[in-house]
Amino acid sequence: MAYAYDTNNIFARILRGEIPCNKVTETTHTLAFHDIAPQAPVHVLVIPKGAYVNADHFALEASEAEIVDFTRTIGQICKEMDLCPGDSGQGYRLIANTGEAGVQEVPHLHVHILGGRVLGRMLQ
Ligand code: IU
Repeated sequence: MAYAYDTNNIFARILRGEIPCNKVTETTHTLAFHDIAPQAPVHVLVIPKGAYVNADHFALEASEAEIVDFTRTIGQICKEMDLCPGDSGQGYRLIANTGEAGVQEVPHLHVHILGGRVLGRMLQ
């Protein structure tokens, strides 16, 4: 199946520098920034710089370098924000809303990192 990517979605525009973001970190293949409407004390969005619609698109078609960079960046942010339970952190939640059923608003893969408080049970 071919993935149709909308080059004018808001995160594509952020990546092109047309719209500002509150940047957390940037690597070769990944950008992370604070969510504009935070749902928790820590609410960071991590996006690949490549044109990937969603998690399955990225997992199936991104290069290994992109996948490693993206995954490590998530880990590093969790570490730097002291969210890791193996350290002194309380833990966190990763979410990648996907498609209509997943209620994905922006059609460019983004992983939400949520933390900084005890999050409600969420399996709806
Ligand atoms: P979703 O997983 O696609 O439902 O989440 C989109 C998120 O993008 C949501 O949490 C918004 O608050 C966030 N966001 C943003 O950070 N900056 C923006 O300019 C826009 C949405 I539009």
